[in-house]
Amino acid sequence: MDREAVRRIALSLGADAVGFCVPRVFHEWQDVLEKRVNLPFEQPDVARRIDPFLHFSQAEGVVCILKSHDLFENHLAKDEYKVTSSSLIDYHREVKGILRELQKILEENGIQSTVMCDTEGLLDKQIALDAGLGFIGKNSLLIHPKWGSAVHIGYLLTDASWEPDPPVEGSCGECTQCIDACPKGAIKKEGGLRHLLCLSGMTQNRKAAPQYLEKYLYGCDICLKACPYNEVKEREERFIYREEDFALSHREFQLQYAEMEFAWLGRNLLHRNILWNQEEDR
Ligand code: B12
Ligand code: SF4
Ligand code: SF4
Repeated sequence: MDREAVRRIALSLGADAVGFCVPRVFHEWQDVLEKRVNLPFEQPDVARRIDPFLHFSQAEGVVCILKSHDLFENHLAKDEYKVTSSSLIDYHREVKGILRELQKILEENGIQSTVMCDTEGLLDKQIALDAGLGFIGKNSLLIHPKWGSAVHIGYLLTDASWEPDPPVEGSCGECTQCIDACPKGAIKKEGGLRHLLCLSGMTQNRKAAPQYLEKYLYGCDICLKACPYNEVKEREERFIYREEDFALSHREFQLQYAEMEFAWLGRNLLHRNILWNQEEDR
């Protein structure tokens, strides 16, 4: 199948950008990952984080997509809290939905593939880098020249090969806006994330020490909103998680918030995050 035809189809299915690359083992990250203190939800098997062939042994090519999302400025009163802009829908379903449609079309053309997005643990940003979809910013996120860093990454590992897209030349230059904006000092001066300090991780980590979460119940997008590559819209935001929801059973809670990404945390962890925020508010 022609590469440009695949790109057009993926865009028509809802992808915002599409790139191609050749799968390879990311040997350069093995040491870093072996020494890394993982967050509880990270893929613990280093081999599965660096080796695409453990996910699809016939892999000869990668079709990588980006799906952009809006970023919102929030206006909160006392006792109102927020979730990160992107988590009002589940991006895994959105990105995997597009990829599954594409997978069907490739299959009709004799090409087998497997769908990947986030949870498998292979280094998504490295795949997107190789597929010419952006460069890595100081806050450690992939920045696409048009869509900025408010994007999610997903891809198909295919048994067909594709001519790779050229790398994107780009850099943060002298900018330090995300470093200055981060309330936890989680972004290093020279760039790179101290992931154990990042608020986004705290909100999802059952073992984190109690602390103020800057009114976030789930995730954090302060460094994305500070980035000149991104556009930020206005939104009035209300307390997204209502007091009466604490009375829901775990199953009722999951059903009520099924469409939203933050639902995977469950009501107990969200409740903990509310309490940590409330302590600072009082
Ligand atoms: C664990 C994880 C987290 C952890 C740790 C993040 C981290 N940087 O490691 C926490 C919970 C903190 C987190 C937070 C967020 N995450 Co997260 N996370 C992941 C996950 C599952 C693994 C990341 C990983 O393997 N890190 C390991 C270390 C080695 O990697 P790293 O520090 O990120 O370094 C990479 C790059 O920075 C780059 N790099 C580092 N140094 C250098 C130097 C040079 C010269 C170059 C070229 C590259 C480079 O290469 C490294 C390997 O790819 C990925 C999904 C996946 N399967 O990849 C999503 C992912 C990275 N997260 C994502 C998102 C959206 C977020 C949040 C915005 C969510 C939110 N709103 O709360 C925040 C952003 C925080 C931030 N500033 O990074 C997206 C990023 C999209 C993008 N534009 O890049 C991903 C790719 C999920 C997806 N498929 O869309 N996340
Ligand atoms: S997501 Fe929040 S805490 Fe994490 S690096 Fe960005 S601004 Fe800092
Ligand atoms: S805010 Fe500036 S330094 Fe940070 S990622 Fe964006 S361009 Fe790079």
